[in-house]
Formats: sequence, C-alpha cells, structure tokens
Amino acid sequence: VSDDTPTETLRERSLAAVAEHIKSGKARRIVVMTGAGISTAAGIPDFRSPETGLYANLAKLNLPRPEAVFDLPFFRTNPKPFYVLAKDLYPGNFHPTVSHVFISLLAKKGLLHQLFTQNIDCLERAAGIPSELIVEAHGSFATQRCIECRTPYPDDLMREHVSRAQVPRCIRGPTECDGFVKPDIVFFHEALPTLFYDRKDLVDHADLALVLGTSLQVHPFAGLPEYVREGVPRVLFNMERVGSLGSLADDVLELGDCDGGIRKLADELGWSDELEAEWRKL
Ligand code: CNA
Repeated sequence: VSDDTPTETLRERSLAAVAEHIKSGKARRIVVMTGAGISTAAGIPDFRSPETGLYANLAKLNLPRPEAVFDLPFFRTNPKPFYVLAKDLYPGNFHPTVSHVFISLLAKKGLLHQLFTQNIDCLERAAGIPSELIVEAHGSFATQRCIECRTPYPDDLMREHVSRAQVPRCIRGPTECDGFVKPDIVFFHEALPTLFYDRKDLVDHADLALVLGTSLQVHPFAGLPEYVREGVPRVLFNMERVGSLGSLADDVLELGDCDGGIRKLADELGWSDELEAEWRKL
C-alpha cells in the first residue's frame, strides 16, 4: 500500500522509500518482530488464520478450547494433545522461508539490531541468524525439562518421544518424580524468558522496525511496536492490518504474503540475487 504523502522520515509511505532509507545509511539499527505468519510458507500452520490455522484444526484433539493445548494446568492433566501437535511442529522437519533468509541477510550486513520472534520453530537459527541477535520471546523447542522438578531432559530422548507423539516423563524415574516433560516454550500464564525483558529496550534504539506475520494478539509481545520512537518508520508485512500499525505517519503497510513483500523490498534494495542465492543454499 503506497501513500505518496511524505512522512516525517520517508519520502513516501512505500517500500521504495523504505529501501532508500536503508541505502542512505540512516537505518543501521533495524529491529524485526515476527510471528507464525513468517513460517506458514515453510508448511507450519499459524494459530489464527481461518481454516488453515492450528486453532481451526484442533477439533480432532477433543480439547475444551483450542488454547488449552498450550495451557499448563491442562497439560498437567492431559499432555497428549500437545504431543500430537509437537510431532507436526518439531524443528528439523522444515526449511526457513525467504523472510527468514532476509533477516539473516540484514544480520550479515550488520544492520540487524535485534530480532524478537514469537515462533518456537527455531527457523531463525536454521537461517543462520546469530543467536545473540535473536530473542525467542515464547521460548523454543531447543531445550526441555520436567514441569515438576525442572530437571532437564536429554535432546535425543525428546526427539524419539516427539517423533512417536509420546509423552516423555522425568528422567529421575517413577519413584523420584515422574513429572511430565515439556519443551521450554512459554505456555499461557507462564513468564516470558528474562531475555525478553532485558532486551526489549533495544526497540527504543531502532531506526527502522519491521513487523512480519503476526496478529499482535499475544501480550506482552504485542506491545513491542509501541516502543518504537516517534518518527521511526514501522513497516508491516502481513496478510491483514494488525495492532496500531498504519496509524502513525511513518507506518508503511505491505499487506499480502510476507515473502512476496520481502522480495519486493529486496528488489528495491538491489539484494534480490543475494537473497535468492542464500535461500537456495539452505
Ligand atoms: P497468529 O496469531 O496465528 O497470527 C499469524 C498472523 O500472520 C495473522 O495475522 C495472519 O494473517 C498472518 N499470516 C499468516 N500467513 C502469512 C503469510 N504467509 N504472510 C503474511 N502474513 C501471514 O500468530 P502469532 O505469531 O501472532 O501469535 C503468537 C503465537 C503463535 C506465539 O505464541 C507462537 O508461539 C505461536 N505459533 C508459532 C508457530 C511457529 O513457531 N511457527 C506456529 C503456530 C503458532
């Protein structure tokens, strides 16, 4: 969506103007915020898209409500539905998308200040984004532990259980603990990793913010775009308009699939060949 009224910072509200802003060297601290929509092209369903989203497809699991699958009290009584889902979502089965690779390019060019992701699929790491630049705000499948005594659980055993949709139990054994094991992904009502709170002030240092593939429904993550300073462009790549994006003079809305929008931006930047080459390499 292009709007040719000049903004405080951009020549106009368009990807071409965003690309000029980057090429001029005025955007050296780019903060990126992502959600499930950047991984749908990899074959991982999001939560909330009607018909294709996970919540629309959970009926077969007989849950009291779709969100129960990520609810700790429910998991304690019935962890099986979560493991049925985990089998489909587990890292290793999917490849990063063009959007992931673009963020990795930003990092390579020294322009990525910080990536905040709500995703638990580890595709950011798979795309080669350095781990110190990633905040996995809702945790990830990378590690796991017993929900009762917090004893870590080995990766190889976890992989075996998940591949069979079986529920792993605490390695301390049935007489010692026997609690259910859960990946370190943040369930509803659980605290976010401290890293999220330690790093969220970095949003305030951004000279450009890119928001991709998120419905901005889950707090506190959904509040991050509000920390972007006035006069700093915020660009949304999403199927639909979300949060307050679009309400400020410097907001640019690129509505549609995010890989398409990202390819347009890469083209304006003259990075298309590099982007496609990096993507094909993975
Ligand atoms: P969500 O609420 O499902 O919203 C996804 C958003 O992306 C919606 O606004 C869609 O319109 C949009 N969208 C879907 N596909 C595309 C696409 N190809 N291009 C552009 N936009 C698209 O997901 P959120 O991330 O906002 O919600 C937060 C939850 C979802 C987090 O706690 C995640 O852990 C959780 N989640 C993660 C994954 C994953 O790791 N890949 C998958 C499903 C859910």
